[in-house]
Amino acid sequence: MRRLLLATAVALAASGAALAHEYAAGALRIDHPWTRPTAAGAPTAAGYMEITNTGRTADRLVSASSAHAARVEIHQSSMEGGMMRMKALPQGVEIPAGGKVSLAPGGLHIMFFGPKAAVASGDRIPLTLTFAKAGKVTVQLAAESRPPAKPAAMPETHRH
Ligand SMILES: [Cu+2]
Repeated sequence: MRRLLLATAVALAASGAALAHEYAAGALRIDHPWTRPTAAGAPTAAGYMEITNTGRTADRLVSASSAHAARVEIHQSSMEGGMMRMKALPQGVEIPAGGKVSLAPGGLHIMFFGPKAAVASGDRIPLTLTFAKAGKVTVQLAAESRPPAKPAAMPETHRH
């Protein structure tokens, strides 16, 4: 498993979205998918959202794709020995029955490699999520300039 190192502090989730938007796929609800504005030529970008399973059986986010990027992966960031590390989750993420999974800065996220264009605040980026049971759903990530939780923290539009 590939491990990626971030020599920066973790950016904790900034809550309080200005404009909520949500999507449904079967028993799943996807709340407020968002990303940060990125400059042209940025090597990576990240996507965040909350996924709620209102059903009685677990589902799994197995993959994601987007016309906006050359490659999209499901990633997990965590602090290890004071360093932020990221790894790809090839098995995806389970969405437990009756549960909620947050993709947020410093934790689970959707990773875009090779974004094909600059993204400005207010733009919408398409992302197709594939779930084991609920199937495919295309959501629009809202580009928002959310400040990191700590002034020195770097957002997950990180370099690898
Ligand atoms: Cu990542």
